[in-house]
Amino acid sequence: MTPDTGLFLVLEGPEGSGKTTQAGRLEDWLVARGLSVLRVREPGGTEAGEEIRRVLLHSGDLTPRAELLLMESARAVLVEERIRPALARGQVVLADRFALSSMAYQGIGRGLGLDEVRALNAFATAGLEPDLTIVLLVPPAVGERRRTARGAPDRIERAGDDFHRRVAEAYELLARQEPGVALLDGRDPPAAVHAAILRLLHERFAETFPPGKG
Ligand code: Z5A
Repeated sequence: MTPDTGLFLVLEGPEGSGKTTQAGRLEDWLVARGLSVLRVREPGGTEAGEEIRRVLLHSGDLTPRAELLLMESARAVLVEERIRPALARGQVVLADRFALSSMAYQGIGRGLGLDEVRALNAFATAGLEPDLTIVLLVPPAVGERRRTARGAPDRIERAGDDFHRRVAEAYELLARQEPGVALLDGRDPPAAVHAAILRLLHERFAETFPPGKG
């Protein structure tokens, strides 16, 4: 990380895996170290992206291809309007989901294929890739229990047990095969998951986050 390149970190995982909880803790930790943080979520994070999110999560039926193209549209706006400018200012960008979600949910979950999704991800992001993607893995039953405690399911959450099982398996596979992706156990208590995320940052970005300095 240099002042004019920033650092791009992504939290990923199935529903209820604790991404939002960990994004909050990590943002606080980064800010306490004097870093400037842009926190975003996908789909969303821009005016157009939040409109697209509403269609994706709350409209009636969508075909898998239409779902993927809407995810990619929201991503394209987010990258161009917010993420690239923030990285150019030297900020840490902390994203709750990014391109790996499309690979897990649309590529494998919906069966559209990883090569197709990879190509569309590259087009939507104009080749921007995270410095590190951290996958928090929980079994579907744990994710669903945590999600149910929060209220009525949205369109994608209602997609069925087989779909969510495929998504969880996809994350495990992708975390092992994709470069720049690390896998953590999201079943651990929040403080333990946070500590594991910090260990990863110390390991991968020792210059920016020297070990032994909190
Ligand atoms: N989607 C897609 O299909 N393709 C794409 O390309 C993209 C997205 C970008 C976005 O929904 C949906 O879009 C998502 C994938 C799809 N659909 N699904 N399913 P979202 O962003 O609104 O929802 P989500 O990403 O699935 O997040 P979530 O359900 O809100 O979960 P989370 O952020 O991972 O977890 P959380 O909010 O931090 O925690 C959930 C609850 O568990 C909460 O009560 C916490 O207090 C509790 N929690 C958190 N961590 C722990 C631990 N460690 N132990 C115990 N309890 C915990």
